[in-house]
Amino acid sequence: MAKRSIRVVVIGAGMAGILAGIKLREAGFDDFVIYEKADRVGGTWRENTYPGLTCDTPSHHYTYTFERNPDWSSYLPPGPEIQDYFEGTCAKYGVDKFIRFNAEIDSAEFVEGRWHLHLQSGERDVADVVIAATGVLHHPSVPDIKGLEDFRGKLFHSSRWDHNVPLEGKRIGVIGTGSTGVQIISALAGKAELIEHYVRTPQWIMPVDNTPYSEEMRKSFREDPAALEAAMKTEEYLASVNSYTQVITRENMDAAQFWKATCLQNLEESVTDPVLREKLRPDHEPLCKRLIFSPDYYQAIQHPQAALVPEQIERIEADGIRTGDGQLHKLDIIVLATGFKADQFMRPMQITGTNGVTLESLWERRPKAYLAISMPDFPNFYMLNGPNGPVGNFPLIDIAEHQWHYIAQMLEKLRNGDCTGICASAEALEAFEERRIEAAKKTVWFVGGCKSWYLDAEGIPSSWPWDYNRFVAEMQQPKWVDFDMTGT
Ligand code: N01
Repeated sequence: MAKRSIRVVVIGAGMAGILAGIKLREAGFDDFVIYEKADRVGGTWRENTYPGLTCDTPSHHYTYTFERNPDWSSYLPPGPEIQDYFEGTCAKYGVDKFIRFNAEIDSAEFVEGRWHLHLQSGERDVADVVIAATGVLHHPSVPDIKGLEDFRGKLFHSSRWDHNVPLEGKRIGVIGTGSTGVQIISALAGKAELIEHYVRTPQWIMPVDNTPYSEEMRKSFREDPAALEAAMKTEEYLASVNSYTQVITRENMDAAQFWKATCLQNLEESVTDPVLREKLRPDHEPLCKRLIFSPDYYQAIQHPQAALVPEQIERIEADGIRTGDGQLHKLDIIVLATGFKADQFMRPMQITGTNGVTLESLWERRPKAYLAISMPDFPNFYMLNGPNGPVGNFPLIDIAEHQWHYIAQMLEKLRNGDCTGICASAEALEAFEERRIEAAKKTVWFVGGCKSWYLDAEGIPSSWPWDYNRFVAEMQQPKWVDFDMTGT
């Protein structure tokens, strides 16, 4: 039977949007466009260019399963290498010609069975299906610190690094102790006159061996893909992934001992000054916040041109940062490594589905979607890495591939003419939310009482609250009874 011709719009040409492009082509969809607001692909890897940028998951796991990269320079390669990987993969799979750059979408409305999209340029497009691949962490979170605007030096967010500002001979303050702040300190200690790390909450630091891969190793990975897969999935790696998940879901709190003991040993053995060691000692359970993996943070913070500032920030003044003990720390540059607003997703796009339902009304309390993918009243609108989707520390690239496998089955139904509209039913979403929130309240992120970007405005963890295997199983096939289908 002849297949229906379906027009698909993908929003965003980052890791997930490129994946959508590759998979659409592979499945024979040729009427699609990827709208990208910037002038290059890459998403996170295009926007973040701070010194020390790297992935915080192992590089070989941070690739598409169908496009491994035997040539990563190390376990945690520098950000520009990852950007090159995405640009190269995009070109190799012929996706670039489907991308419209500098094309930001303002709104999308479902009218008479199709999505009508308005671009900032004034242009319009009409599509049968919209795939939002807009990313999770891309709206900078600017802290509510008094006097931010009074600073006379240079101040910028880590994801808006100003490369015109020279660092040599400067006094730099970095606020924030997430992966980003830790990576920046590691990169800049000794490269500036002074780098101060403002640490409100000390983090557990998991040591990681980032020795560069030798040419010999890379050659063996190139010549033998099975050797690469085997190197990725060593028993040790699989066991640690399993144990990590068990701690998050609190199925086996004995497993927490491994993480605590390893991080504790890292702290005790790496930091020689007992006073500094105590200042760096976290008071929460490991994994209660996203765990930081770093090969060299403790070495960096002990550099003679680096300093830890554990005192709370009172305010920012013209010349620097005033801490709670009354001291003014004179600075030339302040970097806000203060994370992202993790509840934005496609926003500020205005999205209106059937019956006049808007995204803002559906998400009034919190962002939600059935299995992170589909929403009632938004037929044929699907998300990659949508709300409550991230699974533990698992790379989002793997999560997106599984989600695509699921979405592709809906696209097939539409293309086969089985129906013209598919979205999760309101009942299915509410039942899913109930189960999800109940499980989320049992995770270490909730029970541990930590503050982190994993929590929504009401303090409910907004990540996948079950284990990875359950996620993979759920992504195998849609349960069609959970969906409203129109035009059958
Ligand atoms: O942000 P974060 P991030 N005064 O939200 C502090 C991913 N990532 O950009 O803990 C003082 O983790 C805040 O303090 P506290 C990765 O998934 C990926 O580092 O709330 N401090 C915290 O220390 C990661 O988890 C890669 O007490 C203030 C920090 O800012 C996620 O991005 C690389 C403050 C924010 O930490 C986010 O990491 C790096 C204030 N007023 C990161 N307000 C790649 O793979 C906030 N803080 C590319």
